[in-house]
Amino acid sequence: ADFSGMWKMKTSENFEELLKALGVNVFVRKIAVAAASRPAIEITQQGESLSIQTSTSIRTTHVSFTVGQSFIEDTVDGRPCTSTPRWETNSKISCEQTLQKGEGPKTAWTREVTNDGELILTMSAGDVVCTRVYQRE
Ligand code: R13
Repeated sequence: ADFSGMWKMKTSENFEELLKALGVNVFVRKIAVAAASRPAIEITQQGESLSIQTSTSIRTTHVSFTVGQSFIEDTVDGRPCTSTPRWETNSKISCEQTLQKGEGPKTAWTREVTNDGELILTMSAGDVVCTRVYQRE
């Protein structure tokens, strides 16, 4: 599947609950939730290699990885982790994260392009799953 494009968010569920499960305090959480409500996502893909830039007014992250190869990124609460992306189907990448140091709930994400051309991101921490749906701009 082709993940390339500029994406804007249509819906988001459980983002605040996700940050809560990661232990982010309520003050910082409210700021993060407000900023994360209007993200701009830019993805470029060449074969198995993806580059994903997620921009908000207060925090912009950029990751580049090749599916099948571990890489280092930050969890959504900003902790360095090793991530292992793999194809779950030919249109869905599933990635487990392992913290580089310290303890915390198990985290992971998935990204999937659906038949109707939407991008679905899930981010999980323990039992809590946040689901965000994007459409191409
Ligand atoms: C601020 C500092 C505190 C921590 C934090 C975490 C997340 C975010 C902001 C902050 C934001 C995340 C946005 C994620 C998106 C994901 C996506 C707790 C480190 C800067 C407050 C804004 C947009 O849609 O892929």
